[in-house]
Amino acid sequence: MQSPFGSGQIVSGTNDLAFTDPLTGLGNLRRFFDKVDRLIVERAEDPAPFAVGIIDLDGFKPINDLFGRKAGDNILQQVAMRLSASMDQHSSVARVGADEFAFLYPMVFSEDVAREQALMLIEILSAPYDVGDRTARLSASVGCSLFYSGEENTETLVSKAETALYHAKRSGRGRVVVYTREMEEAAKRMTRIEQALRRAVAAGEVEPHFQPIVDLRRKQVIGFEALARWTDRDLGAVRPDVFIPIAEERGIIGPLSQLLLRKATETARNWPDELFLSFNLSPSQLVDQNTGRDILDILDRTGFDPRRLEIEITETGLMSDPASAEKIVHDLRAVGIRVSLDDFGTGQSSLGRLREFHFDKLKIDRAFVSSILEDRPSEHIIRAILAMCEGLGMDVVAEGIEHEEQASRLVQFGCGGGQGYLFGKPRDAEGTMNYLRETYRAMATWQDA
Ligand code: G
Ligand code: G
Ligand code: MN
Repeated sequence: MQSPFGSGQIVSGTNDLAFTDPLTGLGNLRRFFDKVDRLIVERAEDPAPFAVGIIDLDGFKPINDLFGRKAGDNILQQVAMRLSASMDQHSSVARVGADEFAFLYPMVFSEDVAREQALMLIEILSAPYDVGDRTARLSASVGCSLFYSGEENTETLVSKAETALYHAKRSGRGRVVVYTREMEEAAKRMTRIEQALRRAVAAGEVEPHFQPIVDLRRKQVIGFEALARWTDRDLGAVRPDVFIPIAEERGIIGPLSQLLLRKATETARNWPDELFLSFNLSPSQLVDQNTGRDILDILDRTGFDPRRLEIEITETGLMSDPASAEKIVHDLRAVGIRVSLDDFGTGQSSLGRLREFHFDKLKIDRAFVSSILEDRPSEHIIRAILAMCEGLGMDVVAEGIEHEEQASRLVQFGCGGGQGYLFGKPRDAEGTMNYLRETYRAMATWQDA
C-alpha cells in the first residue's frame, strides 16, 4: 500500500485496525512492538545494532487547553505527517501514547548517529504549526536506546529508551538522551535514597538548619532561611539538591516539608520577636491545594506568628498551574504570611509574573552576586532588578554574598538585604541560638558605648 505520508511505512503488510492509530494513521504501540520483535529475530543471524527512540512532545497539554481538543488532534496529525515524511525507506514511526511517538531505525548502528537523527526530528517538530489562523509551537524530548546483542528483548529495549526519555525530560526541553548503563545505576541509587528518606521523614530525622539574612546597611540580622539537612544512618550526609528533587518526584515532599516547618517554627519561636523565618516551598507543593491548610495548621499547633513567616517560591512553581499557585499564595497572604520570589534571574524568568502576582520580596540569585565585581553585565542586571523592585514596592535580598566588597557594592547600588557565607553559613538550631546570643551581645555593647 502506498503511504499518503511520503515514504514512511505507515502500514506494511496488513491493514489491521488493531495495529493502526485511528487519529494519525500511523502504526500503534502493538505494531511498533511487532516490528521490533521481528527485527530482533532477523538480527539473530546478522549481529548489527539498531536504534529505537521515544519522542515525547513538550508542552502539548497547554496547547490542548489553549486551542481546544480538536486543534490538539489536528496538531498531532501534523506531527505524525512531519515524522513519517522524515523517515527513509528502512525506518518507521508509530504513535505509542497520547503525545508520544516511537521510531525504529534499523540502519542506525551507533549512539552518535541515533542522537543526530533524533536531534533532526526535534528540529522538524519545532517549526510552527498552523491552527486555523493562529500558530502554535511545540518542542519534543527524545530517549533512545540501541540494540546490541541477542540478550535483549523488545520490552527491555523500549524500557531503556523510556529511562533515557525520563532523563531527557528532566534535563529540560528539546533534549535527546541515549541510554547508558550509568542511568540504570542512577535509578537504583535514587530508589535507595527514596526509601531511606521515607524512613527518615517518618522518624523525624531531617533537620532544618538556619542561614542568617541581614540588613546590609545596618549590618544586622533580620531573619533566617530554613534549609533542610539530612544525615542518614547508612548513606551518610545527603545533600538537599539531591534529596529534595527525589522527595518532589516520589511524592514525599509534603510530609518532609511539614516536618521541617514544624521543627523550624518550634526553633524560631524562641528567637527575638523581630526576626522572621523564611521557608522554601517546592513547585509541586503549589499545585497541591492542601499546602496552604497544612501550613496554617502547623503554625496553629506550634503557636508561631504567621506575620513572622515568609514563604520562598520560585518562578517554576508558578508556571505549572498558575491558578492553583495564586490561590495558595492568596490564602497565605491573607493571614499575614509574606511571599518572596526565590532564585530570581535564573530559570525561566518572566517579568509578566511580577505583574500578575504580588510578591513582598525578591531574592536575587547568587549567580549575579558572585560575578558582580568582575562582570559588567551582572552589575547592570542587579541594578535593573533593584530599580524594578523599588518601583514595585518589593524588598530585596541578594543571595550568595561571600566577600565584603560584594556587600559594599550592593549597598552602594541600594540593595537592602543580603544573605551568604560572609554573614554566616546555615547552622543547626543550637548553633543558631549561639550565633544570636553573640550577635545580640555585640549589639548591646555597641549600643551602650
Ligand atoms: O541548602 P542548599 O544547600 O544547598 O539547598 C539546595 C536547594 O534545596 C536550594 O534550592 C534550596 O532552596 C532547597 N531547599 C533547602 N531546604 C528546603 C526545604 O525545606 N524545602 C524545599 N522545598 N527546598 C529546600
Ligand atoms: O535556592 P535557594 O536560594 O533556596 O538555596 C540557597 C542555597 O544557597 C543553599 O544551598 C545554601 O547552602 C546556598 N548558599 C547560601 N549562601 C551561600 C554563599 O555565600 N555561597 C554559596 N556558594 N552558596 C550559598
Ligand atoms: Mn531559598
